[in-house]
Parts: sequence; structure tokens; C-alpha cells
Amino acid sequence: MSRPFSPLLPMNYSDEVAAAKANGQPIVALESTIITHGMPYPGNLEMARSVEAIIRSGGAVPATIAVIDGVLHVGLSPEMLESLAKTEGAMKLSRADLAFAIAEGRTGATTVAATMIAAARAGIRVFATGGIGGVHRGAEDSFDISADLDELSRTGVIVVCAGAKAILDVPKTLEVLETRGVPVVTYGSTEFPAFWSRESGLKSPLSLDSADKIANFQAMRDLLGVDGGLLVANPVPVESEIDREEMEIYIRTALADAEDDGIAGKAVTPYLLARIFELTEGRSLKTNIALVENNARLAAGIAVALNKD
Ligand code: PSU
Ligand code: MN
Repeated sequence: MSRPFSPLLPMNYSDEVAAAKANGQPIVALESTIITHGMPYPGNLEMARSVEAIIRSGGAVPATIAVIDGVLHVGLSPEMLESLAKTEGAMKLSRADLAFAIAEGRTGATTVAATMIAAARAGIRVFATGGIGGVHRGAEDSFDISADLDELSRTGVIVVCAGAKAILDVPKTLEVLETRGVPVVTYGSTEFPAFWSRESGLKSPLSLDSADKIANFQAMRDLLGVDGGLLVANPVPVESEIDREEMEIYIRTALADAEDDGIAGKAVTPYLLARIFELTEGRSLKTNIALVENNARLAAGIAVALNKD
């Protein structure tokens, strides 16, 4: 008789991640929506490969997370990474539909929220990405607030990002994070960064200037019994940033186009990123890659520091 329900979670570790878990080595999780919905091919594949290499040279093991044909992969083989980067129809998975994709045998990429869930399930404490989702501009009418924010409040993973994308309402995003008790620590600056730009005009709630200090802060949260995530904001390197005022012009155009085209729900963030890529003639992509690489470097440092205790 066939069994309609599987008693086990179909989850697979790459050889590298399985060995790292067995040997107690530091591991850094990586999301895949940035690969399938955040950047065009082949830039997305170059980014995914170089970020993994940076984590290895920082003394940690990369675990890119995605659902492929119903299996939750924690760590992808080079072949899987390449095929995911070329896939057109992958789902964009968040808390609501991660289990759906697994149950239905689908292929999907994980957002920040879904990557946090998978990382926590795999015992991985640090995760590097580009930018988190947040409160969208006009959320008072659209109610568009990313599930990433709720996930940060409940799932105990350190997320290293380059701040909140300026396509969002950054002040409201910081307010929600504060309400939900998510610490926001900017690395090496007192100002919260705005993804493509180092500055947002907003003060960072907290700031620290070393990976060791960030790991120590997390250790104190653990000792105190405070659960939930910690958000680390790492400003994009100066040589790669795009000026804030200049970005604002492209963002306004992209937002107006999204409205004209009636874009809503999950499609909003990918649409805006793609439109901004066009408007900046690819410059936004270069910046995006540079900032994810920068975040991978810091995340590896934090994972190594956490492993010392
Ligand atoms: N930042 C990028 N590219 C992306 C994203 C963020 O530069 O693709 C993705 C992340 O996966 C993030 C998601 O979790 O967008 C947020 O989507 P939404 O706003 O629909 O929650
Ligand atoms: Mn949304």
C-alpha cells in the first residue's frame, strides 16, 4: 500500500555541510531568492559562487538553501547552484509556503524568512544576505510588510545584511523591528545603511565594530534567554556605493511603474529590483554583488567568533 504522508522531513545536507556539522566547524547559511528573483543570469551565478568562496576563505562553510524537487537542501552542489541560477519558474518561498513546496515536490528559492527557518532547523546560527524585506512605502494603504520582519522576531539566527533597501519605508521598518524586539546592530558605523548607499539619514539603534563583539552580544542574549533573531547591518563598501539622492530618483520611477503595472504581493520586491537594474543600466547589480560579498565576509567572521565559546 502506498503511503500518502512522509514521516520524515525531506532535508539534505551537502557533503561539505554534513562534514562541517560533524566536525563542529562554523557554517554560514545563504538564501536563494536573491539568486532566482533578485538578480539576472549570469550575474546571479557569479555572485552565488563568489559569496561561497568568500565564506570558505573566511574559515567557515557555506550552506546555500533552496527547495529542489521537494527536497530542502542545506548546501547545494556546484551543479545544483548552476541549475538554480538558470531556473525560470522557481517559487519564491517564505514562512507561508516553504512546507507547501516540499509537500508538493516543487522547486523554490528561500527568502530571508524561509532561509532563517531552514537554518535554525539545521542548527546554523549565522546567515548572510543582501537586504531584508521590510515595510513598503505606502504600507498604510497596501498593508505590504515583509514576513522577514516577523521571522526576525521569532527565529534565532543572526542575519547579516546591508540594511533595508531604500525601495522600502526605512523608518517604519526600523520601528517594526524595535516593536518586535529585534536588535539592529550596524557594523562599524552609527548610521543605519540603505543597501545601495552607506547612509539612510537614520541613526542605527546599536552599533559594534568587530565580529567578536557581535558574537559576544549574541552570547549574552543566549545567557539571558532572549530568543529571536539579531539583525546586523553592514554598510556597502565606499567604492561600490551609489549616492542616496541619485538612487532616490530611480526608486521613485520604479515605484510609479510598479503601480501602473498593478504589481502586488510577492511580485513587488522582484519587480522593483529588476526595474532598478534597468534604470541604473546594471550599476545596481554591481553594487548588489559587492554588498553581498561584503556581508559574507562579516558573517564568516561572526560564525568563527561564535564557535570560539
Ligand atoms: N534583496 C535583494 N534581492 C532579493 C531580496 C532582497 O537584493 O531578492 C529578497 C530576499 O529574499 C527577501 C525578499 O527576503 O526579497 C523579501 O521579499 P518580500 O518583500 O516579498 O517579503
Ligand atoms: Mn510583500
